Amino acid sequence: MVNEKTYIMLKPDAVKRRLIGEIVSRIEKKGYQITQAKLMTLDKKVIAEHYAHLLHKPFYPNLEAYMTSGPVFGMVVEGENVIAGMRQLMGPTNVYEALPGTIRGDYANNTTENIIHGSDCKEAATIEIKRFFG
Ligand code: DAT
Ligand code: MG
Repeated sequence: MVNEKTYIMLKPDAVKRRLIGEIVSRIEKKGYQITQAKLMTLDKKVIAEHYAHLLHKPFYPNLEAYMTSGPVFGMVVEGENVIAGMRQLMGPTNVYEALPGTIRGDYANNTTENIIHGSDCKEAATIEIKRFFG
């Protein structure tokens, strides 16, 4: 039993499409606990930090425009093995590989606008929780 924390972020289209409640409900039904949450509007600087591994990619300008297009809903989510568990619940990055039943599989049809972020490892979770919650 490893109790972990992860950083989950509902991206701007999730907020615009009024899907916060529905997605939060799926996370809670899985048995995870939301221990911090807030709406925030991100600037280009914090997006460049958060997606530093993608700055050189051809799709980065689209990703930056998308992530700064409206408020996001950031959360700290806690539970046993929650980092991997949330990645499984979210579905893969490539939205065409995200099966129905996953959050991306059910709500997204575009790989850039893929509705939800979740930390991919313990180190990233620690850094991202600090970045967005201080
Ligand atoms: P994830 O969000 O699954 O951790 P990532 O960290 O590799 O994936 O990428 C961050 C975001 O960048 C991803 O959620 C959507 C966008 N992205 C990644 N790869 C992409 C691609 N090949 N085409 C378009 N957007 C992409
Ligand atoms: Mg990632």
